[in-house]
Amino acid sequence: MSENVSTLNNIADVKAQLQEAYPTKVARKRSKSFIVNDPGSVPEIQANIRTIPGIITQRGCTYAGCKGVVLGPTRDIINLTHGPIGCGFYSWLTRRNQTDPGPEGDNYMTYCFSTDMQDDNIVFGGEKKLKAAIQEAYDIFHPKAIAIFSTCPVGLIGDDVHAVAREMKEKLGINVFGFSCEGYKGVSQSAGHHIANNQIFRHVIGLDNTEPEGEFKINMLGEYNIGGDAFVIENLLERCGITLVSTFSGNSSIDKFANAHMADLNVVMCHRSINYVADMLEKKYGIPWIKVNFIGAKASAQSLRKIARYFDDKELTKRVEKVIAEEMPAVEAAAASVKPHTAGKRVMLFVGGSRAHHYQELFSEMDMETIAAGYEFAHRDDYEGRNVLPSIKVDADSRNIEELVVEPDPERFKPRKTPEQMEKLVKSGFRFRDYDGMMPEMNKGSLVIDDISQYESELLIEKYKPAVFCAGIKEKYIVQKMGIPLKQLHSYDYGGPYAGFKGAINFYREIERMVTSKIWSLVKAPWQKSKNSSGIEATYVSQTA
Ligand code: CFM
Repeated sequence: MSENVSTLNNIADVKAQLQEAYPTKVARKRSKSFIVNDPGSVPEIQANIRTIPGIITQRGCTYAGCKGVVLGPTRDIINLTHGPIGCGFYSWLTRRNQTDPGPEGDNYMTYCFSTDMQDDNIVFGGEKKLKAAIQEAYDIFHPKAIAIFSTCPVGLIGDDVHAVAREMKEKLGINVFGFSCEGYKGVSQSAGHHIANNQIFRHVIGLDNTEPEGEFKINMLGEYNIGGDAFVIENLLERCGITLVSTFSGNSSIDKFANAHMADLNVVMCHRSINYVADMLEKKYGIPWIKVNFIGAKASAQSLRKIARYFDDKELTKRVEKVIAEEMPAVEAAAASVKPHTAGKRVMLFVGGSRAHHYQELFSEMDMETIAAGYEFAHRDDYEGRNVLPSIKVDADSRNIEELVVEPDPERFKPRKTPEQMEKLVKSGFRFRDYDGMMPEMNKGSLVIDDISQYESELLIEKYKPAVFCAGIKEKYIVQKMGIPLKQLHSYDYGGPYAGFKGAINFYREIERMVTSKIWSLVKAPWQKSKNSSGIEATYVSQTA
């Protein structure tokens, strides 16, 4: 690993400068979430705590994590927001999760369902309106399932979405279930993931015991088909002869969720959002889980090989190697063609709970260096590695989220491998239930910042002038007005897919285009154009008329 960044500038100074603008207490608190990385002896980072009010966070809310992230990509569940219209509207397809229902399949993702709560519902209660909305949705669409998502006011006024769900389930004879995922319920979207995982496990997984066809059956957990990523991965798995029983939840359907417990392996992409389901499927049904990553060509090849190693089948291994061999020449050619423009350039990534780590793979394949990165809402294990789990303090905010007690299913628990087979795999270096965090894999001296604030981002950009800054829509135009291109790693802007080998090529080309564009050096914000550049000048219309 290089030590480029530590010699760049005086990092300690930057940290001090970042802290200077804050009141003492805030500075002290923020400093624990701001780490100069040392992969050799990974330091402890403060994460998954409440955002300091007024700091301008990138974070979203618990409702967003539950409705938008985990359930949003499911096409044939009617996802009904119980709340004011804005909550439903702004969580509706902005993440660009795609789906393919086929010619006959249901797809409700193109509709935005909401109870559209009004003032009088807040005063007199919204349960009647919720029942009417469920009935209306049922009458129009006759779906297999309706999921109800609670927004902040629902929790404040005490509407019982679960009682309504039970009543309507009985009345309509379809699966109806609710989520207590009020926006304020946790410190970020992360709490919403956990709530979503619990309810999908409780109300859907395990409902269908049909044996899926295929020899090598897996579930993919934490892949949401943003910009078509899941399509690319599905294609790779199919060519290898691996059966995908269910994906949580990109390009998925409720019937597939119901059948997920029949798979023989869970591969986990975004562990932050869905490791709870992986753990519960293992406890209740005996399905082991492994971490994979299909972001980056090398990581994709490694992930396919890991799946093949688990099944330990010669023919499967051969097919996996054949697919990798078919894909890699184009990847290598594309990487070689972009490197003259990308090599040595610096990048900063501040996204969600796993992409700020996963996308470092793609940048390193272009010989670009990640000098600063951080998550919005990850936990310490996402930074430091899963081995720190036992030392993570459970605070009142985390305790607020239900922890399901799961026992082995008396009939359906079935070990997928003998203890000897498992031991052999582990002895040969195979890791179950494990992942490295972002920090052990980042360079010494790079900056790792949790829940970065707008002020901190701006200061970092001024100091280091990265070639690309990766974040989301809320940050995009502010950063671009500073003359730095911003790549959205949530929605991919209008691009993608970026997963697998084809996705890697797309990403290389996109980043090459961004770092070679001349436009950024010409960008001037309006206030920079004025002679007295101290602020924006304006004239009252009444004075000029
Ligand atoms: Fe997982 Fe995701 Fe992410 Fe995430 Fe998200 Fe997302 Fe994300 Mo936006 S599930 S943690 S809550 S990889 S929506 S598809 S891009 S913040 S880094």
